[in-house]
Amino acid sequence: MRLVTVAAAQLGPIQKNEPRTDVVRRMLALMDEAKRAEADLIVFPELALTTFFPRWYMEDPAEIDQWFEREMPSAATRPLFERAAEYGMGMYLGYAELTPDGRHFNSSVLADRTGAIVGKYRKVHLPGHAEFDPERAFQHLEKRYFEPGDLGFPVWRTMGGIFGMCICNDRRWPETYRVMGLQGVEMVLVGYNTPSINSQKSAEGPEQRLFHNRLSVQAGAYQNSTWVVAVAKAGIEDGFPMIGGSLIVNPDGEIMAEAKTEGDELVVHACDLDATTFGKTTIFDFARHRRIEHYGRICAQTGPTPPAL
Ligand code: CDT
Repeated sequence: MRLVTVAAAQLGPIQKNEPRTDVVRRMLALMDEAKRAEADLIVFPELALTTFFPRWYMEDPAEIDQWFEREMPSAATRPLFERAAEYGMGMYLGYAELTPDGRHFNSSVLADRTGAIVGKYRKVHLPGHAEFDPERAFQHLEKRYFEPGDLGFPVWRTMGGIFGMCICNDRRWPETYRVMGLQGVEMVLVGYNTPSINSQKSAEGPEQRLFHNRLSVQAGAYQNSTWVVAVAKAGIEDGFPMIGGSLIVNPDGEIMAEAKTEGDELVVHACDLDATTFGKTTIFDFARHRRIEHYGRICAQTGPTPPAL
């Protein structure tokens, strides 16, 4: 057995005027609880340090950049890394990244048990739109504020296993998991901010959104024989509701633990990374069963090309 006890640290809402120092205090409280639960790794959500600001339309670059981190760790976030090191606990942290040359990404970092950053991921599948859309019930302006990630889907050998990262909308795309699956990933970490209602289809509410969340994560786990730990920022933020439903899924695609609230909540499970071996050597033994001669379209085109009428 290679046990990694994971704490999915769901965060409740972060209001627009809540300073990062207050949020970090909440996160440190979850780390303390994770330590009491003997966690080896804590996973925070996407854009964990602020409100989900892409719901707001902004034009002023200075106003936009206030939501971004210019360094990681920074003075505000260093206590998280210090506490991780003190507790010997790895950490996934989602945040908005502003690079020294002025590029904007929706990013996450993975720190090992010494608090050292061992990996960085930049969100590839940016949902939403770039311009104000009056047709929507509310805005989702990720394509305005972020560039698509330029780092691909790497994995990292650390903490006794092979870990990968992705962010929110990435979890809905089978390519995300498969690219990591092809590198032998044993645990995928994903943070999310998912509105409870589809801004373009009001009939699609929280039950269906939670269903799609589970469906995507469970399928990704099963089809690649990997653990997946998916962690929400949840509840009513700036008047806009977001789903909770943080969950830990095993390599058979089964939910092992799931959040019950839409607030700050820790969901803990002891995950055996050796449980990934059976699927990886039988039904999803990629080397034996994949037929890449038929998959060319996946990398050759984006939109569909149906046959002519
Ligand atoms: N943050 C994020 O990626 N949210 C998306 C919402 C999609 S609707 C524009 C998600 O996939 O949950």
